[in-house]
Amino acid sequence: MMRRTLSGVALLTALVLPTFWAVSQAEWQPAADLAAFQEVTLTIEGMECRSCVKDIRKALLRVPGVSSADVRFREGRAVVKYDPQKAGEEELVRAVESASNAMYRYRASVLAQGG
Ligand SMILES: [Cu+2]
Repeated sequence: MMRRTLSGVALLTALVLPTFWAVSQAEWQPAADLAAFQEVTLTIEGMECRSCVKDIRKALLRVPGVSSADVRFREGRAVVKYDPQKAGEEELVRAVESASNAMYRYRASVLAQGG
């Protein structure tokens, strides 16, 4: 009885694991195609300290498709690289604004589209 269950688990693992592997490979491939990434510069109002920078960066990186977010406190800007198939400028702007909290209110807009 025990033996039967164990081999059942082993069989299931043998079937399921390669499927997981195949799926993760399939998702990994397009992301590796860096040529498809786009860069956008956002102007951000409301950043007043380093912790604002950290919160905004975290919010941008949480958007699916964003590969990097360089938030520049002094310039009041963020340079974001993202996969246009997965994310859009509006989502990036919204992500910045949704990082607002009781102390700071952030406003973002698209300055320039590059890449
Ligand atoms: Cu701050």
